[in-house]
Amino acid sequence: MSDQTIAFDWQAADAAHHLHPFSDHKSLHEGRVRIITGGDGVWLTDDQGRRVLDAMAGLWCVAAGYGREELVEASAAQMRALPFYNTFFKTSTRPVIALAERLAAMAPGDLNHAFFACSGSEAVDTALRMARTYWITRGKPAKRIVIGREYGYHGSTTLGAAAGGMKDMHRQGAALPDFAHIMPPYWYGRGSQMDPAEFGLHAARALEAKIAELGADNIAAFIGEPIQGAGGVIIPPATYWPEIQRICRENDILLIADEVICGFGRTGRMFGCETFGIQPDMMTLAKAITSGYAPLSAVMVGDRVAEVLINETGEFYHGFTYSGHPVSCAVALANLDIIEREDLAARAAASGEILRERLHAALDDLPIVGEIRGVGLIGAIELTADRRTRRPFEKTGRVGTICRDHCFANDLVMRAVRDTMVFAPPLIIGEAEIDDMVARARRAITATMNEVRGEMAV
Ligand code: PXG
Repeated sequence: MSDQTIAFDWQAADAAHHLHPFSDHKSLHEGRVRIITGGDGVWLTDDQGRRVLDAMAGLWCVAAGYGREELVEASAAQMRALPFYNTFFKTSTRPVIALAERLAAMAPGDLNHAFFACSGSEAVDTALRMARTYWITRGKPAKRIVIGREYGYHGSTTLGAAAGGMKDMHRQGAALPDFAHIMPPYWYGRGSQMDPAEFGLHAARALEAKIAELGADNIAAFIGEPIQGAGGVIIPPATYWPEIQRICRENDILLIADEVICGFGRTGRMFGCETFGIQPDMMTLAKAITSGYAPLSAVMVGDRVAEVLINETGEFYHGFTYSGHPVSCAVALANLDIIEREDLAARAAASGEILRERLHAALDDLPIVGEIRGVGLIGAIELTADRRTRRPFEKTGRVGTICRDHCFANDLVMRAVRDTMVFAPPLIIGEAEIDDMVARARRAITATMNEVRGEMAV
């Protein structure tokens, strides 16, 4: 980097010209923006020369870790051979064909058909358009409503935001007709008088009640993340998903598993729906499909829906310039080689056990810690003002933000959702790095507790 580049005021230029996603720009630029310049394994480097432990795998995506030369090579080789060609007008490229075939083999059951896009949001949009098109083709155009869940996150395009349950997004132009929401299977926050198995059934039966209210003849699909990630790592009891599946089948409603975060090993199995024992009609994939090295997403479509779309719909008027981008597909293939060769799903299962054991050992004595939960390498630490009654802090999100800032100060990236700290480190995280992560988390949470002690039960 030239001296001239170093002298450049990156902070001022960022403030002047860069509109960040999901950010309050005024408050963002009151402080410094952390500028990340490099990555290796689970570690990031910033422009101040600090090494930061990335317990969020970028944004839930860098499963194989930073600095994987094979992915760089795969991308460069494909760019040299053919940087781009489309898949619209009776054309295809080899990387996209190879990836479609490979995903069909990996995906559970009869999810044998792949439609490609670039982001999770586009995959969700695609799945919802497909679901409605399926019912239109079958002569049931009234089946339009999509049911999602409170705290669900299905991306930021308008359909995805409407399907998700984030009220702040709905208020900014993303509340659409023909979308409905049910309660999340959030045992710690919503079900603590029931035992988890009973609560799982209770939360699933909210779907049955919603169907009774709206009429199965008007409902196209139910969409849910196996584990709700951006909503605070809400892990449903084991009874929940099989009951949701039963209700969808009995009412002839398509079941869409949004595996954008759970897919490719995060939950300790290749896909979250395997962890929870369900077989969806469609599955959306993104993020870890390339470990974040290139933008790519896919919708996996089961035979029942695909056969109608293929044989009866005629043209499906939907697609993106970069659907099946050859460079992204080549990176995905190399990344899946890594995930399979290094058995990252099994590794996530084993490392997750170690991580939770160490978190309990390090944090159980801190009264601010209400619950530690996780499956594979996705998890959460719920902060509470009163561990006994599970009373949350007043002004939701303030204590979470304080804790996130203490994590930052300890060179640890964890995200705060409301007052819950969430984590999803790269699946290659080693045992010593787990210990390091836990030690940093303890320092950050202890500092948070000391700061808000006055608000806590004695
Ligand atoms: N579905 C799920 C389940 C997601 O988690 C999307 C769809 C949308 O993917 P794209 O690639 O369009 O962003 C996501 C994305 C957060 C955070 O802060 C989570 C996501 C994206 C950005 C931030 O937790 N998840």
